[in-house]
Amino acid sequence: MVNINALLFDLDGVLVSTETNHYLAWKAIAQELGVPFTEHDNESLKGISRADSLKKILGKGGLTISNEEFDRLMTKKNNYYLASIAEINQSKLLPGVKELLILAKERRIKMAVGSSSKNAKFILEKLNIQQYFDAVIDGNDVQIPKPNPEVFLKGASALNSLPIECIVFEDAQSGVEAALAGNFNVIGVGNPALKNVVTHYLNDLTEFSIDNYAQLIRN
Ligand code: B16
Ligand code: MG
Repeated sequence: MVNINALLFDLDGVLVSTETNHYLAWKAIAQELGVPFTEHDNESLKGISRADSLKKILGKGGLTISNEEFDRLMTKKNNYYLASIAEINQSKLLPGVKELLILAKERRIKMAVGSSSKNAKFILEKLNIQQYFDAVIDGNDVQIPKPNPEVFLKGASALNSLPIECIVFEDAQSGVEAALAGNFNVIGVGNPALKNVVTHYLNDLTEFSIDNYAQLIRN
């Protein structure tokens, strides 16, 4: 039996509740572009990079813009987003996160973050949980974003673990696809739509038991 020895966490939607902040920032940009944008539309942006998100919104509106305008809108979206999380603190950690990080650290289980966000390291510091992670791989560290497995492969490599020795926790379809493409064990978290695509699903991390984690994956 394979020994699970590492946990890889997505950030937005798994560790911290920031997806509404991303949604509202993109909604403001979509409004400026005159493109209708609902929470349902936002589902397909979860886990994907900032640039790919803007491309999707432009595609929905059938719009083509210059590179300069593209960069301006990316910056504007990020400024909206950063303003909305300026006061972020541990109250935005999702249920079960802090308890799991503490317990896993006590048990010396290796942990990393694998996020598409270029703000990941900043957010981890604001939340004061960066010290739990042996590695943080984010949108600044990859050539190809989720659903490509690069972010998780780099995370596993930084932990000296093989993908089959890791559990990836993900809330987004793109992230689940990335984990499966990299041959990781994956647990879907906090997004009922994932129940159709993952074998193991948790409403939140309070439902994850370290003592049963190997069995959870292998059964
Ligand atoms: P940024 P994750 C992803 O983070 C978010 O789910 C997604 O909504 C966001 O567009 C993406 O990061 C890029 O974020 O604009 O901050 O670089 O879920 O992979 O942790
Ligand atoms: Mg996510």
